[in-house]
Formats: sequence, structure tokens, C-alpha cells
Amino acid sequence: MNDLIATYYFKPKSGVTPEFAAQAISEEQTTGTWTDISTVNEKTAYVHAFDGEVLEIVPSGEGFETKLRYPYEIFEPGNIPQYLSVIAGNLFGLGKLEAVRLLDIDIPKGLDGTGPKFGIEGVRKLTGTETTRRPHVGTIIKPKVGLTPKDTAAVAYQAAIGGVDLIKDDETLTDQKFCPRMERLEMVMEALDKAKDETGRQVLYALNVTTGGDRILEAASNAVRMGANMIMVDVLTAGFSAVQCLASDPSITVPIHVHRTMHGALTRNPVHGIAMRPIAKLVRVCGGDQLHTGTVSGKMGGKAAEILGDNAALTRPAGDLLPVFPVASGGLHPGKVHAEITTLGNEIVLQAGGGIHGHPDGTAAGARAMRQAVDAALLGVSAEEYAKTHAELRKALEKWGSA
Ligand code: CAP
Ligand code: MG
Repeated sequence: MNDLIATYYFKPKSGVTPEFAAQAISEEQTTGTWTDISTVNEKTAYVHAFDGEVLEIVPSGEGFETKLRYPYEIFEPGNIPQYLSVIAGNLFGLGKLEAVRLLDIDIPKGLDGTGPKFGIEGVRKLTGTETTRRPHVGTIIKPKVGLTPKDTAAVAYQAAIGGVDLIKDDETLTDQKFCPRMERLEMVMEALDKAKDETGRQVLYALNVTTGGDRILEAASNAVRMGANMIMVDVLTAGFSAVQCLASDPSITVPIHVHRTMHGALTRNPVHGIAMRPIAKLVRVCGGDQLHTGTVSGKMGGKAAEILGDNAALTRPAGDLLPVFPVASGGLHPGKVHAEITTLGNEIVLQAGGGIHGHPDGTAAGARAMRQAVDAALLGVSAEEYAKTHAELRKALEKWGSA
């Protein structure tokens, strides 16, 4: 079948049958409205080819789960905002529903775009981990905002010589006066070149190019021309089409790191909103190369089963779409690395901001401690055991513990 199937959880208002509620969603999002209409008649009966269909309704928790079929033809291929207006549009406001949540989508061939240019393999190749296949370690420069370009670059240098694979801007740092984007880029790349001369390792720097739709391509193209080796986009605040426009432009020859700031407003309520799964699938379609999907032990409260499903949606074979590198971030530190790797596996980017720059001996030691924690987990040795012979890890565990 070439149609798009969307799965929803919903809870009808009292007195509304589940059949009526599911049909109301299907009609609102396709050919119908709240009443019958004279414009759909014998002469225009061809319109019924565009009707949605309720495929199933099953009880779930205090409500129901339903699968709806949306005909392929009602979508404009490649127009992600239009897809969202169908699968995640007016239905959220329907008065007959107490709550409704988009849980998943199956995107058919033809609506699935070209996807990432680099994907996991491409990113691994750039950092030289395609044979070791160890988890990547990344850091977010902290403080989130406030540092000058020079001080940002100094932190980046320390993180690079300490052994991270990736350094990224925080989601609120873009092109403010205190740290202009291009000046920051130039200084950080210089610092990373210096670190490379010393260590032989290429570190990626995801420069946050998030800005308005009228400027984002220019900002990203300029950054790539000036030597950026990765760019970052806040996908939910900038929009899916921001990622898509960058990934599909020939001038963007570097991977795209995708942050999901604001996702909690959509994903957090278990009975209402939009789950991470459809967001992950759309980011893959749009061409993001790595995407935040949460941690099992960090500060943001992710659930293991959901994260595993989201990561599978990013990485399992899906037509011609390359796999996206899942990113675990938020409250991680060396003591949490074991839990993350045990649950999420090795095809993961483990990011720590506070958990690196908060190390008692500074950023380089913090980066070393994270790498040591990864080594320990891969060797099947507990962090405490490994810390006996690795001072940086020991100091991190003394500060933050190992759970
Ligand atoms: C992590 C982080 C990330 C969040 C995003 C922060 O920093 O940079 O933005 O983790 O969460 O600002 O909190 P720390 P998610 O390592 O210092 O916590 O990936 O769940 O969207
Ligand atoms: Mg952040």
C-alpha cells in the first residue's frame, strides 16, 4: 500500500463513541467537515478517492488506539508542513475529543524524500570511528550563553584534546552580539586545527545556524564556506523544512546535527500531543544526520522502551534513507555512561555539557573521564573498577557518583 498510515491514541469526551471520534478525525483531516456538504455530490463523487479510512480501533489505557489511512494523493510529495497539517493538524482541537496523541506514522515511498547525506557511516568516517564503532562522545559548550568567541574556542580546545568527537553550540546560542556566529566559528575551528596537530584526531563542531527561514540557508552556506565541518539546527523552533532545505542544498557539504528543543511541549503528555516517533521519522526524511532522542538515566526523564523505538526508527533500513545517529543528551556524566550504553548500545552519541565542564579538574579532564567511562563499558568493566587506574574517571565519580 502506498498510503500514509497514522496511529493515534485518543480519548473521546463522555457520550461520544470511539467509532464516531475516530471517524471525526479521519473526516476533518481529509475530505470532510462537521456536517455533510453539497459540494460532495454525485457529480463530484470522485472526491471519495481522497477520503480517509479508519482501519482499526482498539482499547488502550483509558482510551483507544486507532490506525487511520490517509490516501497518498492528498499529500504534496516533499512538502513536510503540508504532511503535518494532515497528520497533526486540526484534529488536536476537535471538541469531541478529550485528548489525542499522534503516536506513529508509516511514511510510504514517494513521500519519504532523500534523507541524510551522511548518516551514521558518514559521520563516523569524518571522525575515524568507522572500524572501532564505539559510541561517540560529544560536549555542549557551557555556559549555554555568555562566553566570548575566544573563550568558547578555549573550551573547545580543552574538550578536543581531552578526546571528544563532537563539540556543539547550545540551542539558545546563535548569533548574539556577545558571541557572533562567524567569529565563533573561525576561532573554534582554529582551536580544533591546533588540537588536531597535537592529537591527530578530527573533532566535529556543530555550529548552531538556527535562524529565520529567510536567512538560514545563507547562514549555513557561509558557515560551510568558512570551514564549518558540521552545522546544527533546532528543528522544532525553526521547522522541519529548515532542516530539509539545508540537507537538500548542494552547498551544504557537512552533516546536520538536529536538536529538538521545545519537544517537551509536544511529547511530554502521554495522552495528548505528538510522540517523538513521528518527529524522528520526519527528521530522517528531511535529512538530519544526528538527532537527540533522550537518555535513559539523564535529567530529562526519557523512557527506555520509547527511546529504543525512536532510535530504531532512525536506524532501521528504510528504503534509500541512510540511518541517523541517535544522540543521548541531558544530565549525562561519566557515572551514567554505563547505563546508557547497556540500554542504548554503541551506535549512539553520548553528550555531556555539565558532565564534562563540571569536572573538578576542568574540561579536558572531564572529556577524558567520559572517554574512560566509555572504554570501561566497552570492556565490560564497571566504572568504579576502571576508576581505580584512571584518575579523571575517579574524580568524576567522586563528584557525581555512578548511577
Ligand atoms: C544538555 C543540553 C541539551 C538537553 C536537550 C542542555 O546539557 O545541552 O540541550 O539535554 O535534551 O542544555 O540541557 P547537559 P534532549 O549535558 O549540561 O545536561 O536531548 O532530551 O532534547
Ligand atoms: Mg542544550
